[in-house]
Amino acid sequence: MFWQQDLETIDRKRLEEVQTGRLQDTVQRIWDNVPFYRDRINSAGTKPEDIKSVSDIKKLPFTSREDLLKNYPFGLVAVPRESIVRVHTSSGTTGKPKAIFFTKNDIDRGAELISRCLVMTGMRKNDVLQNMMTYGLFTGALVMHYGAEKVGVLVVPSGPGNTDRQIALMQDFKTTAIHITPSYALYLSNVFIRKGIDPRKDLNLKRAYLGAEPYSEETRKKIEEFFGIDVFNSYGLSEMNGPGVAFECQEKNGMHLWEDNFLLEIIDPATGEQVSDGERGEMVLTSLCREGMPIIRYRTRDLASVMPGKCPCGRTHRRITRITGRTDDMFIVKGVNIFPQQIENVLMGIKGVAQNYLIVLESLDHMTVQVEIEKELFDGNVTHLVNLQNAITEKLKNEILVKPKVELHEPGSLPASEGKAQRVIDNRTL
Ligand code: DLL
Repeated sequence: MFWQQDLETIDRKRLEEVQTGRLQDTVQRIWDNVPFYRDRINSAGTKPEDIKSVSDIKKLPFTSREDLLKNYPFGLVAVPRESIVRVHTSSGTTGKPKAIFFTKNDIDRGAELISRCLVMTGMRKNDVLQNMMTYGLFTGALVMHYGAEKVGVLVVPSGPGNTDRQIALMQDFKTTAIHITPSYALYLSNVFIRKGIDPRKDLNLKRAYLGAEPYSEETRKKIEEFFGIDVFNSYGLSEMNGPGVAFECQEKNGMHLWEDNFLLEIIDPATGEQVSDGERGEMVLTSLCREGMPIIRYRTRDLASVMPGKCPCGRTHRRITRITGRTDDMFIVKGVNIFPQQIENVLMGIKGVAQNYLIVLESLDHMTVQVEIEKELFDGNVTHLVNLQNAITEKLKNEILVKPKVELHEPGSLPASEGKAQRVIDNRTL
């Protein structure tokens, strides 16, 4: 079932016409109303009338995270102050927050996109969504909340934390879906194990929407198996509304990026040149419909690729792969570039490894990977523990080419997070 079938299955040629019109309109509006953009576009030797098709996007300058910070708080706002009805900020896992402003129409459009996503995954009016993302400046909870209400779903605005209450709410209201970060979902499963709750028998859950931070396919499988549900990947960023930018359909094979609202480019982060479909690079997004604070060619720093081919679900909006890292979460040990995601991929594929892990950077040459392993293994034979530790070390070394120190920890002993997880602790003094 579709929420907006005509738009979701739009013919690609027609989509391009829509995108062109919206891009032209966006560029004209920021040219007229945002001095920062007028100067930038002018310095690139471009005028609004030079944008004749989507491929002319290349004539426009990039917008970086630093540009948003420099223009904090109101510098990129493109409408009179009275038209702004809401502000969100990025959650600031990578530094100072960025402020994003919404008009009433922006909020409505953001909600429509979420409605598309939810209906696409099978949500209907009689579903109950427990929204365990943080309510507040973070877009995660509120944007989802408005979209779910539009569908007619009963929303339980629980926010994260207070696990006992979460469980009671799930039981009392017969929650069928949860919106949650992967790290909190993993934490929750530990608590369920401790309390002897079997979500397959004791709850009514059917699906979960996981996003706001990277996680691996193995983590998805773990959560699906433990809860007995379908997990759908959800991608978004505050700069482009928050959640609802790209979302998996029931094929669970890549996320449809809503291209009538966002123009997608994947570039080589070093050269800025676009790469072809199937090739991994940095996602660059242009908002096509936003009134309050349009952003063009935003360097997301998120690494992904476009999945070639048509999706059997019938939607024509292209799919992106799971985010496989960021251009800025990479760290270097012994001169080798390493992404935390590579470590998670290895760990979650090893039998006996439990939910949580932490990477500690000790020096330029040394790192420790702290891994929680299943409780029974601690109660068993020491030789098994040593073998597991050696196997983890070996597999990590094969993947990242550097031999880390591996420490095994009991489940629930490493710091857990209700919001976005902090996976890397940097203790290096350079
Ligand atoms: O995290 C919006 C969101 C909320 C998305 C809830 C999905 C669900 P920000 O706080 O601005 O917004 O952080 C955006 O989080 O650039 C990615 O690096 C990362 N991210 C978001 N979703 C995913 C995902 C929200 N599914 C930044 N996989 C983005 C990997 C993700 N990374």
